[in-house]
Formats: sequence, C-alpha cells, structure tokens
Amino acid sequence: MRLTNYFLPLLKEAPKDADVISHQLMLRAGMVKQSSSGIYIWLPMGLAVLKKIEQIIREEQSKAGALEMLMPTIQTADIWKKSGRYEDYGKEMLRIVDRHDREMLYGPTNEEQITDLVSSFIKSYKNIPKIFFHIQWKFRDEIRPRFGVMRCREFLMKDAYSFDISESEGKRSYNKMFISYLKIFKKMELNAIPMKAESGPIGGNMSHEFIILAKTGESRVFIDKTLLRLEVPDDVNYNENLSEIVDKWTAPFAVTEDMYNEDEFHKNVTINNRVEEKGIEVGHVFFFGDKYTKPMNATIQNKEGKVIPLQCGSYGIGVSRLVAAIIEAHHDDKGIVWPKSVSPFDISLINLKPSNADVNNICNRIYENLEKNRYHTIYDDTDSSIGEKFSRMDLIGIPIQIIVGPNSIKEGKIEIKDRKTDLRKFVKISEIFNEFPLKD
Ligand code: P5A
Repeated sequence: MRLTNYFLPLLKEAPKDADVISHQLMLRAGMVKQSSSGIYIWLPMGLAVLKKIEQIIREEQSKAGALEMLMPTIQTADIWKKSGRYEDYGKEMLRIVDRHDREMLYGPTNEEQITDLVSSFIKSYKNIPKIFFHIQWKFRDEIRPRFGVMRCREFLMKDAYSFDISESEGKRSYNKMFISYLKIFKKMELNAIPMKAESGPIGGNMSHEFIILAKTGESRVFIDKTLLRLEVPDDVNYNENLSEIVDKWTAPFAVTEDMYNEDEFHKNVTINNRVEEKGIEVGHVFFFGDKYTKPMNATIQNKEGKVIPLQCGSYGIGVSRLVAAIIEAHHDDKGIVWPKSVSPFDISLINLKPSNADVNNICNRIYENLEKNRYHTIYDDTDSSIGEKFSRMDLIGIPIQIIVGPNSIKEGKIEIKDRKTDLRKFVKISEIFNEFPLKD
C-alpha cells in the first residue's frame, strides 16, 4: 500500500480527554475516530489490526473444535423473557421497539439466542458435544464508557457457547476453551493470566477472567508470582485429558478484586511471591450448567431415553478491547510497537527522497518484490520531510522498517531497522530480496 493512496489521518497531539496511552496512540496513529460516546469508527489501519486479532482467535478456536457461525446483533426480547434475564439486565441493555411495537434489543451477549437455536436442532446425546462461536458486535450501555475502545458501548466480542450431556463433559469443554485462550493470548504476545472471578449477570459457579497486568487496568488483582513463569503449551491434543494443564494454571492463587480476601492471600502466598497489581480483562469464561437450558427447554434425550437439560458454558474475548490491551503492553515513547502476529502491515518501506530517480526506482522494485513475496507493505512514497517520515513510521509501529535514501544507495546499501530494538543493519541492494523470501 502506497501511503499516498492510503488513509492515515494522524494527530500531532492526543486530545486531552484521552487519558490512557493506548487511547492516545490509537487516536494519534489514525486507527479509530469516536463517532459518539463509547462508539467508534474503525479506520483502515485500526480495522487491519482488528482483522488480524480475529483471525488468530478464529484459527485457535477451530483447532479446539469450536464451529464458527454468525448470529444477529438485534434480538427479540421474547427469548430473554424466557430465560428471565430481560428484567435483570437493567439499563445496560439497549432496548428497541420495532414498527410493529415488538420489543427488540441490541445484544449485549448471546446465551439466549444460541440456546434457542440449539433447542430447535439438538435433541439427542448423539448430536453433542458441540461448541459454537461467533465474532460479532455487542452493545452495552455502559454508564461510564472510557479509555477509548477499552470500555466502550459498541464493541466486538468473540463469544463461544458449549453444549454437553453432563457436568463433567461440560468441564471438558470449559478446559478446551481455557487452553485455547492461553494459546490465543500467547500468539498476540500477551501474558494473560487466568484468575478466579465473579460470574455476574452471565451466571454459574465456575468462572475465570483472563487478565493482563497493566498499570492502566481497571481491575485490581492479587496473584502468586509463580504464575508469571508458567509456560503455555505449544502442541495440545484437545482430545486428551486437559485437566492436568488447567490444574497447573488454576492451582496458584490468582483472584480479581471481587473475590479477594486478604487472609486467604496471605495464607496461600509467601510474602515474596505476592503480586498486587492492576489488570485488563481480555477474556472471561463461565460454566453455568442448565441456567439457560432449563427455563428455555433446551433438552436432549440421553442414552437411557431420559430427557435432560443441556449443560453449558460461555466463553468471551474482547476483540476490540484487545487492540488497546496489546498497545498497553507493546509501546515505547515513540509510539506503538506491534507484535508481528497482529501488525497491520508486515513491513514499512521509507523512501527518503522520492524526487531522486535512483531512490525511486529502487524503492519501487523493493515494494513490488515484497508484495509479490506476500509481505504486506506500507510504502511511504510521500514528499514529507525526513523527520516526519521517521516519526510517523515509529508512531504506527510496523515491526520492520526498510529505509532507502540517496546516501546509502551511493554505497550500494539499504538500511533495515527493527522497530522494537532499534537495531539497524545495512544490506547490499543486490541482497535485499534474500532477506525477505517468499512467505508461506
Ligand atoms: C462470555 C461470552 C460474556 O459476555 N457471554 C458470552 C459471556 N462475558 S463478559 O465478560 O461480559 O464479556 C466478555 C469480554 O468482552 C469484553 N468486554 C468489553 N470490551 C469493550 N468494552 C466493553 N464495554 C466490554 N465489556 C466486556 C471483555 O474483554 C470481556 O472479557
């Protein structure tokens, strides 16, 4: 993508009301623009990151056996009346009346919708276990939307729902999602720690929040330091017994503020291992058995012919919140430093002097070859000043910068800079393509 053809409305300074770094950087780097309170427009570069995050989640959820589908954003109130949550949800739910005076709502979550669907198709133990997921916009009329896309009203969530025959089978599904989450966050270079949490309006008695530690986080958390050193397994066979891995992650003390008890913290964690921090909740998993299936009549026949309600859990990831959370964890004083896996472009190419024909020719060749070899490249072909070009690329944080100017090409060389470490190397023009072979 040539920068002259792109849309990257950068801001020199972040607006005063943006008080966390991720919000400031997202606005300055032209990723989002507020449309109204807690509602954002995703500009091309912001959307590119959102899509990368979606794709990582999609692949890992599929590996764990979850099936992708897409449910609507607008739901009928009828199903929420059946489950009993229509009144409970209160003001956070955006309620709408259609032209026929039917009560509708913009979904804050989809437990009712999926349970209603499953009740029409799944009737026998032979049709389960099943885990479904979708990646869809939600609306919660948050009383205090803040920190940009971190806590907003319209946000993108990945939500999955599991359906099993028994509580123990349900726990297996819970464990699959738990491990899939560890892998998803690791791929984004986030250290997300599962912590015992309150289940709130979703319900149930088993729930973990996945939290990344950050000074700007909204939740206070209390954890045993040993959790920070645990390794996420690379290869997982989801058909095997997963409780050993999950037990390893859930045994050390880790709770959110709602579940905190000082005596327990002191009793369970030695003084040197106590970590008291703030964190950002990027995911939340729940097991709630028949909370929705019983009132909504989502039952199946078991092997003995007995009709029983399905046992369920639900599993959420804040996809749009993750964009901000990743920036909180990956930035420096010059701007964003994207992990490779979620970067909106693979490489940035900086033409220091487009008015120079030699520089231009070389840049064009490099650009075309990179694209041919499947490196998604942002090519600064503008006539901005050199200083502006450097600070812009540092701000938007693409992991690799290729810098081409008249001085270095006179020596037959091109500079490659690593955005994160600032390490620079010079390679011969003739060898530049060896550095970036065909990507698979
Ligand atoms: C789990 C999936 C649920 O809604 N039902 C379906 C369950 N869980 S949750 O914890 O309430 O939300 C899941 C994740 O969504 C993100 N999130 C938000 N992101 C941005 N702005 C918000 N206002 C917001 N509310 C929730 C969080 O990452 C949360 O873990």
